[in-house]
Amino acid sequence: DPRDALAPYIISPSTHPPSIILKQTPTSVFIRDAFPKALVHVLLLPRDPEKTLLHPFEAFKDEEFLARVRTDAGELKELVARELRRKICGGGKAAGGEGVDWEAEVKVGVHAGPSMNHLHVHVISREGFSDRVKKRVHYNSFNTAFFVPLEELPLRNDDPRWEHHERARLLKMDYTCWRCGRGFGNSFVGIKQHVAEEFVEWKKALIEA
Ligand code: GMP
Repeated sequence: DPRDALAPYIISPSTHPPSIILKQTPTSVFIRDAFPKALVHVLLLPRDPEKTLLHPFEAFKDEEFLARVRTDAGELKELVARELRRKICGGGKAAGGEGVDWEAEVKVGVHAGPSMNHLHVHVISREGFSDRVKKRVHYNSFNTAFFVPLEELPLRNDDPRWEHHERARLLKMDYTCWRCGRGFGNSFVGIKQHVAEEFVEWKKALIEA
């Protein structure tokens, strides 16, 4: 099952190259997403065998587990923020970007309806600029309430996102710019073009800050 493709990273992280495995802790494996939907896009895979095959909403009902994952996610978020800064400001001594809250540019959360069977948390820069964003779900799964920040968990019992039809509705929504809120209706070409323009503006604002 192609939906099981994240399993090997959890079972035998050491057999994968360091270009993919960023780090292993006793509780998590940090990997690069193979189809990054933004400038920096990594996944946190919790290793707990009792949780790995649960839906994230079920897994994160356990507040002790959630607290452990949050701790690891905090570490990974720092790593991603540093990489983002390097990508935008460069690496050298006079690289710049010290006036920027880089972690504020990074989102941490799960999909309301994950496409892979093994529990994973997305840690992703928020500009969403990537040639891997090729269809509606790629954009809407990160830029609507289909993306559930770790802070919003555990999900309340009355949250509509427990329902499949609500998840489907979120993925089918009209496009809205993550940065300026402008609507693009049903036009994928329109939102892609606009996200590319916002990418330039976003970068400029970060470099000048
Ligand atoms: O939500 C599942 C995420 O897993 C998506 O962002 C996919 O791009 C990513 N993904 C799917 N298959 C693989 C894989 O084999 N390796 C890695 N590293 N990521 C994957």
